[in-house]
Amino acid sequence: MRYRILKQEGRAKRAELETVHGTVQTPLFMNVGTVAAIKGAVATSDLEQIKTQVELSNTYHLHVRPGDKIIRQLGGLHKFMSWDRPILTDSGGFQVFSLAGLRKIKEEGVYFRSHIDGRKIFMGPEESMQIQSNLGSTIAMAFDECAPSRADRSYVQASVDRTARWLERCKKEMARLNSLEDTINREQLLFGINQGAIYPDIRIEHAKRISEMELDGYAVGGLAVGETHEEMYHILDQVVPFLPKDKPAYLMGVGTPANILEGVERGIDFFDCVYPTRNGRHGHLYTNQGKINLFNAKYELDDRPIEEGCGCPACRRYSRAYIRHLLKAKEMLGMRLCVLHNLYFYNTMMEEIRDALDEGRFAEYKKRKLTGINPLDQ
Ligand code: PRF
Ligand code: ZN
Repeated sequence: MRYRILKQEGRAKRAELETVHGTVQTPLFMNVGTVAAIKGAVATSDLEQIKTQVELSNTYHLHVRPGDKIIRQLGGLHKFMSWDRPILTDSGGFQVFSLAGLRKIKEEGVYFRSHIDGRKIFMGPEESMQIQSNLGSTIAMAFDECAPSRADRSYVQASVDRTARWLERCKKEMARLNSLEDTINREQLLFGINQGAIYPDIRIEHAKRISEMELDGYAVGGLAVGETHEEMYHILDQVVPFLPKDKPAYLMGVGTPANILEGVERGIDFFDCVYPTRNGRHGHLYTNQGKINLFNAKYELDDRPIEEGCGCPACRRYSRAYIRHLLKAKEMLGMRLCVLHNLYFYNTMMEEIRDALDEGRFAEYKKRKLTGINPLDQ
């Protein structure tokens, strides 16, 4: 792996990351395909057109169905979904806490029930690494606990200490798996995850501890889980300076266009979020004049594209009126076109951010972009 900072403006970084699946340019937005599919009938063959660099999938979901061992037998996730560029897999930690039924957290890991068929499953750091190794993703995430943002201090401290011990076990297991000859991706990268809810001192102590572990990258987890945007920005101000600057930084599950601009300003390289896909499926579309809802009657006779000048597959060919009709008729094509537009909007914003950083005008770009978008728009 090689991570190179190409340019800096304040704390904002413009960088590139070389992986076995090719080089990516940061800051970037990962397109979420939880079950190895981007919701809204978007195929991997569409991704080039919408400027996707990294696809994100989930350990927990793919373990439950179809099973990571099946994917391994089929040659790994890249071959399975026919995508040869980078894939990041989330560790399952967060999904177990947000989705699975009854769960018990122990030192060894988490016992829970599948949200698909209710069967009992155990996942700890070793299991998460084994599953991600079977998937053969480019970047594996450490197994962590994402404590609720309002959890009390003593709970958060105990949880963060356990997450730190889990990280040691993840690192050891990843090294073992990468040393095996029949491992699908023997150069799989491991990113650690900073936790600590909204307690800056707990976060900073944890950041210092994991920074010494020489991981391939560092994520800030446990944010965008109910705290205010201001609290999130404050935590980033405090914590990012304690993460190694010469490694990529990833802000997990974030966020709105405004959140991303604020994250970039604070030194974040990687983002991911379900907003563009989820909103697209509901006919909510991002434009440079704010979000529009295509179900609104005023678009019935609107023969303009979603956004004038947009180069996405929807805007190059179809009108608001037509896409609105498809949505109302519950035709899959309606959702698909909306999701393609929204992902293109996000990926294009990231491209504009990189261009602005290259040319030393990010601050100005951010200010201008924020005047067009409502910062409260999700
Ligand atoms: N941990 C993991 N995945 C995540 C999060 C986390 O804290 C978040 C929090 N926003 C999103 N995805 N493993
Ligand atoms: Zn478009």
